[in-house]
Amino acid sequence: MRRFWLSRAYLPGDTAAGGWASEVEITTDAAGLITAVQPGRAAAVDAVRLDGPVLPGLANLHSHAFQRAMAGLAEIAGPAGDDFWTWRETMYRFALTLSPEDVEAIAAQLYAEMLAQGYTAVGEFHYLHHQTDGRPYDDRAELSWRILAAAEQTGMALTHLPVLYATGGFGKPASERQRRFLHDIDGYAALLERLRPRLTGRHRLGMAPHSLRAVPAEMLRAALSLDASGPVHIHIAEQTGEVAECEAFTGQRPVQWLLDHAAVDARWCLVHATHMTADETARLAASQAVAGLCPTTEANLGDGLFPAVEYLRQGGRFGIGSDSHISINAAEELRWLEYGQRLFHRGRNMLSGAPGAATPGAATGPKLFDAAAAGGAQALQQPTGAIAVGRRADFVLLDGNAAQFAGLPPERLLDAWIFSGQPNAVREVYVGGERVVAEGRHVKAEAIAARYRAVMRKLLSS
Ligand code: NGQ
Ligand code: ZN
Repeated sequence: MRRFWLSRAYLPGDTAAGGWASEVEITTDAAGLITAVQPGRAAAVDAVRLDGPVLPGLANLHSHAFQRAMAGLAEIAGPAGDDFWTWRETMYRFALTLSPEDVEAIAAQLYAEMLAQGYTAVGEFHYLHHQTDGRPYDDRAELSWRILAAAEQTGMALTHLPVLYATGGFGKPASERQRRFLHDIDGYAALLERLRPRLTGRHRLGMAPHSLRAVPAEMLRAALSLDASGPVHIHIAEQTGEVAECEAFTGQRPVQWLLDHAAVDARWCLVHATHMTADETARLAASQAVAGLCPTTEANLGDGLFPAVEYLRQGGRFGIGSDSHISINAAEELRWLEYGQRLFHRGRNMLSGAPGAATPGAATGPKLFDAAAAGGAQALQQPTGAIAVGRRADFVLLDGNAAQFAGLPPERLLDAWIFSGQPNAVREVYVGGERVVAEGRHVKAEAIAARYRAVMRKLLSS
């Protein structure tokens, strides 16, 4: 058993000061799970002290780790105009250059950065499986082990989502440059079975049919029969071109097709779901699935805007992800989720929680944070996102002395963190009660960054 003492902690439920409780004693078990939460206690001598505002860790529900190494390298205008599909060609070329060691070094750097921003669990949507010539590695799980190694080195909680990828578009064969991604159903089943025994402790195994354009209907059905309870993640309706192709091929829009052909429920995460009709929005909200929103990547790739006001009004669940890692900053994802809606609807406090827009007096920041924390934990099946009995001791200590929080009453703190955040106010981060970030940096940041720099020098010089 271990004991922690938090001078101020954000606890679930409607307590007096906007969810903020003082002098909170927390005990944990050997697995790092919380066994008791008791506000109003003096600090015991053996307690680990966290002085300052403490948030629960957030799940980052959508990551393609290797893309961290190309973030910022695709911002140069091409010869014929740029969009998602031209970015994807650049990304495919980049994916063909990476060795297993590169993948591990990049993922470790990424996870160290995520932890330093208060993300304590990641959903790794992993589709880089094979050698550069497309043949499986001798161990077909080689690149998954590299991701797991990065999670182990950094202390990140991993929900590993091996991706099933088979076609290059609706009814189209896969292309040569997608060769590292591809599986038939037997190869995919074998990969899951190989991984399952080692994704234990703070790690989870799920599955990820890449998208309706990459997985034909019969194959999707077969994949879903491989596991009845783990997380299922899929990219959906991110681009209007994808919606048009889906309609031409199936007669239905992607979200509509999926809701009609799969038992979409609380184990599902529909990543992006950007382009939905009012009917699709209502049905997705009612399904209890999580919409996996990645606002900075969706902006960077020019996807469009998710109908968040309508979706949340109907009780829809969401979480956030950093996807292509153009930004690794939870506050920024939440800020841009709200700002997209403000720009579109020409209003303010659009997601604070009630019909039309705001409940009088309701704060936008806590609403966004609570929803993303709950949705992310659900989508990854990770016990993070709340400081409560049964959850993991995933704590994010903010710098209570940061100028951005000066003089604020506790109930304004999350608004200030999300909307007025200057460079990272996160000071310390704990996963399962283990401190992985101190003084704003991952405890192994130096060694991890040195290895990452060497990989980048090699990649960018070849
Ligand atoms: C991905 N990116 O999986 O990285 C995709 C593009 C593809 C986004 N959906 C890859 N944002 O479509 O093959
Ligand atoms: Zn993605």
